[in-house]
Amino acid sequence: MADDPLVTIDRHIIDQERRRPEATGAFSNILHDIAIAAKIISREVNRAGLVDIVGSAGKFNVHGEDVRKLDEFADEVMFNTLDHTGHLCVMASEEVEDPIPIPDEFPCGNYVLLHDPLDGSSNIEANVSLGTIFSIHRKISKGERGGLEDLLQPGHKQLAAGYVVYGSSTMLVYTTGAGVHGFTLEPSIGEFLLSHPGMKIPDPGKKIYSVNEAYYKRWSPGQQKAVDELKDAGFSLRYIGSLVADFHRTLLYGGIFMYPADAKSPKGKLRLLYEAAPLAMIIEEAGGGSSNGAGSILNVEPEELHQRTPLYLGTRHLIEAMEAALQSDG
Ligand code: AHM
Ligand code: MG
Repeated sequence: MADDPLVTIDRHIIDQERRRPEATGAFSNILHDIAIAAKIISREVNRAGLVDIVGSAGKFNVHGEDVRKLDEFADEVMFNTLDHTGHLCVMASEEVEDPIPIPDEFPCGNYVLLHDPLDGSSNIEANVSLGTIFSIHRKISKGERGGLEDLLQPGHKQLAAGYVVYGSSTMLVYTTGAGVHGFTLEPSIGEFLLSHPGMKIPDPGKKIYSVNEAYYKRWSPGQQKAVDELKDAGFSLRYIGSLVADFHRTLLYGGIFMYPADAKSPKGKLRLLYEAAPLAMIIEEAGGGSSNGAGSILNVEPEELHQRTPLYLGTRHLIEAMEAALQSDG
């Protein structure tokens, strides 16, 4: 027997659960189910290049009849994998306008799931990495079934957060507040295997900034100056335009990812609950920083489900320097 046994994601989740005597297993089951959904989405993302061959550009053929977009498919996979388990009381998806109730025929549980089922899907035809992002909260409302109140919780209340990156390999990275752990999908056995235990963002890390610099003229003077200074300090620019891919690189190499507010989008573009908060929990747990320009993303009190936020994620001292630069905007 090998000295270092392979650690599957299920084994890892169970090991983490054993450290919490109060755990009921429900929470572990949710993570397990998300991993299953991720495998299904991964399989279809990998096949997306075949879309043109079957002659339905921009669309995805699921069962030979039903033609749907891949992001809608991913949304359905998340819902169908998690709606009936009795562990969730409500869900929300970047793809869906309103809170998603658990169907009446199924029991409700104590947890809440928010997700962006397939972020960056506008890049799919270019074979660029896409991602799924998820966030889990505890139910706080009094009624039997969950609702908006359960969904509008600040990031620091998250019990778990994670993402899946569908890249040259598929990786799932998650945290329950006990370190950040990354798993790589081994397709031949269909298992996520622990490949990146205890992830930490390198500090100082590589000198990389990541932002859509085409919007430079719309930025505030403080934002412009901060980026000018990064260039003067010898930073390189890397921007894929697919959040999970840009975030994953930032977590592994260090540097700073930015999606600032600008004159056209004064609240930024990215969503607080589906994108910013879960990635903020991960980066802070990995020793880095998150900000909306004024303070940690994890302290932002959400007011609406699809709320947008300016977003900065990365090596802590770069986030602090960015906040200082933005102060000068008043
Ligand atoms: P989407 O929800 O339409 O896929 O948009 C989200 C994507 C992110 O993946 C990425 O960080 C950002 O939009 C890129 O935006 P831009 O093209 O303005 O740089
Ligand atoms: Mg998105």
